[in-house]
Amino acid sequence: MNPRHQRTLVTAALPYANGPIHLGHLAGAYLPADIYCRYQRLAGRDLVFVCGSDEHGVPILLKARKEGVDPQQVVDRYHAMIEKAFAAFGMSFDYYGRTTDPLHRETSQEFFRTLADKDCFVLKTESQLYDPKAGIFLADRFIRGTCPGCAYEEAYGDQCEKCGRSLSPADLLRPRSALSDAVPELRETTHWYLPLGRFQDKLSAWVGDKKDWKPNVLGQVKSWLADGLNDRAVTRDLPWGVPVPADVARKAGVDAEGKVLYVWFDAPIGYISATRRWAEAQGDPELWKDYWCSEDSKLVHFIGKDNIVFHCLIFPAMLMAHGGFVLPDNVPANEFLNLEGDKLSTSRGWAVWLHEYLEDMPADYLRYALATTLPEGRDTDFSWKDYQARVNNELADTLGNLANRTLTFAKRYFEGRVPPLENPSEADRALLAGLDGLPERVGELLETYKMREALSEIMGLAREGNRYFNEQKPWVTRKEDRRTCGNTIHAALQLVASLSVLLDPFIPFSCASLRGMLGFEGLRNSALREDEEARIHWADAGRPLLEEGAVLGKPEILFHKVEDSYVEAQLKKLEATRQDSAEGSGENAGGDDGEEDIPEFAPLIGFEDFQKLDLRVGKILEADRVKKSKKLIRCLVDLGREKRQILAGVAEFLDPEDLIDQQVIVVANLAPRKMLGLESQGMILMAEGPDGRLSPLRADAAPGSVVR
Ligand code: B3M
Ligand code: ZN
Repeated sequence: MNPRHQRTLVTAALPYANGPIHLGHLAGAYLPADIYCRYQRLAGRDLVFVCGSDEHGVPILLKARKEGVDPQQVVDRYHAMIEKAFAAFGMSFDYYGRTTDPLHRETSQEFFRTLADKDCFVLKTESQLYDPKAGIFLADRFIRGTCPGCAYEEAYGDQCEKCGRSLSPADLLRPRSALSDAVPELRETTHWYLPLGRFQDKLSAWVGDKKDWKPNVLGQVKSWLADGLNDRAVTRDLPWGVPVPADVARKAGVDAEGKVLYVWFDAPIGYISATRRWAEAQGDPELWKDYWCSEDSKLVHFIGKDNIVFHCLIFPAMLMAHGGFVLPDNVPANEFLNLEGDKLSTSRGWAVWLHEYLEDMPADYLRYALATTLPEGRDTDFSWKDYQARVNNELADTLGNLANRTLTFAKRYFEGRVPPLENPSEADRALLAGLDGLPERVGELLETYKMREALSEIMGLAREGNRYFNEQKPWVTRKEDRRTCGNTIHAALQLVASLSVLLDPFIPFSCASLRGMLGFEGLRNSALREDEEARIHWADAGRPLLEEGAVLGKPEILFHKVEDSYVEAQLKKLEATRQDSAEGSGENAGGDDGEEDIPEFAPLIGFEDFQKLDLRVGKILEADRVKKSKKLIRCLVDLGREKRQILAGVAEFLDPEDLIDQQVIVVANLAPRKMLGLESQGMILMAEGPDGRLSPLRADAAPGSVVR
């Protein structure tokens, strides 16, 4: 830790309050942030950890419309759900806020006002399509109409999916709103833009100094900088969000009516407003400034990789423009976590939801399994089989076993007390010497955001403990040489006690129970700041923590094995969503960030891999909805040589009539799969738009033609 830093402020990305938390969120930002904060508190650092719900943005508005409720009801529901699941998972936030909090509104308006007063914005007036029925301006993809090129009636405002022509909304014949079917009107509208180009040099210089940032983060940031930064609109015409302050609008000669701050303008300010709320709760409303406005404070943002540009360039530019704030010291963004080999997708239901997981299983099992596979440098995969193996082999058989056999032995043969260490052997000394320097080594890894490596270093010690126990054979020495036996148990107990400190940031619930079994008290609480009475700190784990003769608690099983039946049930559950939901429920539709929504390219494959696919042109002869399924349409497809039944998960976006007579591209050699009792004998290739909508790829060639 840089001695310049007296205080640390840690933030974790504010989750959108329009859906529950899943494993991808946890692995991306929340778990690493919590591990980091718990470690820092154990080490005695002055740290504040804030987060909160991001309650604005178009997707929330659309979800509310779809449900016919007020957006506030949507965010109230998910905010409560997310907050509860986070608490049960052990997230040790000092404050968990929300962006519909009036203090947040005030804070963001004040921020906006300051930037306006300092002339940091430019105003631009443009004509945009407006939906008079829904009362909102429409993003291009919410406009549909007839393509001027091919007369396709379902073309989007940015592209015709039939002929591929790229369009602008004004090109469409008979345009209509995808939200209400109303005919959109062209209206002039004025917005505030942050001219990021003005900050280009300052940002480049600042990022250039960041030698300790992760390569995946620096890579993205530098490529944005190399492309040159453009003006970014920071206001929107929407009925949901933080209103543009009326006084600012008046000064600018703009009608503020219906204008709000862009969600990505107010959301990061949510970190500031949450810290203000925390300060109020401490009885010192100005205290937040010690963390935000003082050069000796270290600001760290934990996020997933899709949020890098906002945290590494745009928010820092906002902070620079405002003045008086510290800039992030580091933004240790993680890559993505896949699930069972596939990209996580909330719209496709390909996810494991935290609140559901916690109904059956302890938080620590998941914290542990995820911590071993955090996507720190590249995308990683979570699988239930791996989860089971981690819990059974590492938590139960290694850590749990060491703790249990040691404690049971002490209870049975040493009256439940810590036996003395008398004339320790070479092996006893070597084991205890293994603790020496370990807190510093692990601390250094955690300090530099290498959580996985830190965990594996600590678990190495637990494995060492078991090896030692086996070699020392206390069950033999117990009868022949009580002193030696006592030494073995003493050393093993000390090791377990140190493990209960070092593993605390990762599996806090289990470590607390373990300390109960050890009768070990006086450790700082990793979830609370300023736990001054507690004497024992992180660094103390490097020396024996238990007193000779101290009374031990009652040994209990720390970890239960995960049964095969549980793993099978989880896999089945996932498979069921894969079948039924094949495609988007559209719940995240309409994300308002255009380019950020385009997925990255997959790793390169060889030509041989490509050749394995047998792609053919097929003609859809029949199409009808599958009963009891919201998503599936059954198609009968002519592939020239034969006709196939193929199920397509597009019922939410397309009507069967949209498909009949269409010539499409089919994967003809995909092994048949059953969905809802029907066999699907191939797959129709679809393009997935940024809003999760699917549309078939059309091909103008005879059925059976080979596509290459
Ligand atoms: N809610 C985006 C996300 O969940 C956004 C993060 C805001 S952090 C200020 O990916
Ligand atoms: Zn067209």
